[in-house]
Amino acid sequence: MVQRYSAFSLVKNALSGNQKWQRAWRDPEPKPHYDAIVVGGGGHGLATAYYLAKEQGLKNVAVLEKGWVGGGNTGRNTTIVRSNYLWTESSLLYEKAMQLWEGLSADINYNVMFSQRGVYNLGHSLQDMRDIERRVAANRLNGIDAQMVSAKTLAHAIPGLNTSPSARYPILGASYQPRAGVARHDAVAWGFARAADALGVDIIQQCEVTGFDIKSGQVTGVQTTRGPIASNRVGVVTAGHASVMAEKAGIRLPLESHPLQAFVSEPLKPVLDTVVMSNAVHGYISQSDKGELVIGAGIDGYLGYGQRGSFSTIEHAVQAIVELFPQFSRVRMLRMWGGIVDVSPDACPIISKTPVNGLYFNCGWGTGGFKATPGSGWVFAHTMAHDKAHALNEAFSLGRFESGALIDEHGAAAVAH
Ligand code: FAD
Ligand code: PYC
Repeated sequence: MVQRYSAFSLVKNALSGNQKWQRAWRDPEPKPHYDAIVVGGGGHGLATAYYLAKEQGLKNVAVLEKGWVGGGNTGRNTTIVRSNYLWTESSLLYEKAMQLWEGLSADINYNVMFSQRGVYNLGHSLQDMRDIERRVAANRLNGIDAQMVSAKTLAHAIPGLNTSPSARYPILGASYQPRAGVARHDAVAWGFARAADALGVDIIQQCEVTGFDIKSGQVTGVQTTRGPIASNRVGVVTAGHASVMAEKAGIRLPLESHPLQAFVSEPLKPVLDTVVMSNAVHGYISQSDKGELVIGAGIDGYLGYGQRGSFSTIEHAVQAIVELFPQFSRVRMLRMWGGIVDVSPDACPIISKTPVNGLYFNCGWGTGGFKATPGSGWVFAHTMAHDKAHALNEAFSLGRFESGALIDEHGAAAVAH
């Protein structure tokens, strides 16, 4: 049952120290058996469980999370949502996600603060502009709202942006997606968790999956820090630890795990009402609703599982932002953090069946999976329920690494890998 609060009950709860505040979702003990288990309580895992229950009619479902809901990359990303990818396979997948974003707050009855404030991808050289034009043309053929924008239009639309022709990397133009924007990442995790729980999904935190039970090529359950749990349908959605999990099932995934960092400034009055990304100088920036400038860069070049990165990457990102917005040079930075991203050879996800019957993996989103959260959950729920890819994720199976049918999205990923 979804709880609604009036202004009066909000005040009453606050004055009583929130003693009677209802939990947003239950805290159940694991059952011995589920019809489907989702490993990983990030946005993608929670969305998968929600759509399994809502669209695929599976109600006896558990999400097993080793830490807390949204404590992985879901709560660490810079929240950019867009669907302007180059190839038809990926743009249709991300566009499905975009359409779900547009109705998400109403669908899950939770305000995910999806703000369609537009995203600009800047071009600083003739080659950048050719690549951008090609991507905009491809997007338009797929019905995506991409546009070319001149430097003059940028100067008008983003007053603080340094569009001087004498800049070290002069801005020649940009692509623009008006329907793109940002969302509140924690709210996405909490909203999906609450909505899935309301449909009967058990969300079990502090429950690490340590191994898989496999008999005659069929998954029969998982081993966890809270005991064994049986199921012949298991979906693994563990982002930075996907290859670690796959190894436990005897599967080798073509993924590398890297740190990816971000940081925020002290809060400022509203100064930037859109999202600006630049591949050439390696930085991107938006302003959160709290007023902080949200800034990030490319991945740290080395492999690792530490949720922190090196100072040189931060320094590089600061240089990039000051190059684009010289007036931010005097803004003080508040805090920085890192996540672990699982990068595939073609900068595209793996949403796939595996050689083990009933065991599915959804991973490899690298630096760009937040934007896909609802779409990823939607197609993965279909794949798990039907033991067959949906048309939208067929091209993203493990088979592409054998057939060679890669979908190279390094350019559109827009964050240097
Ligand atoms: P996660 O949220 O990481 O969830 C995986 C969960 O699995 C974790 O909670 C983890 O604790 C759990 N887990 C792991 N192992 C186990 C186990 N053995 N048992 C149980 N649970 C386990 N994407 C964008 O689209 N736009 C952006 O602006 C953007 N910015 C980013 C900025 C940074 C700094 C980072 C790090 C990433 C960014 N991304 C962005 C990428 C995006 O965050 C990820 O692709 C996306 O959040 C992945 O979601 P997820 O639910 O798969 O992963
Ligand atoms: O995929 O748009 C993106 C992105 C921005 C920052 C990190 N990833």
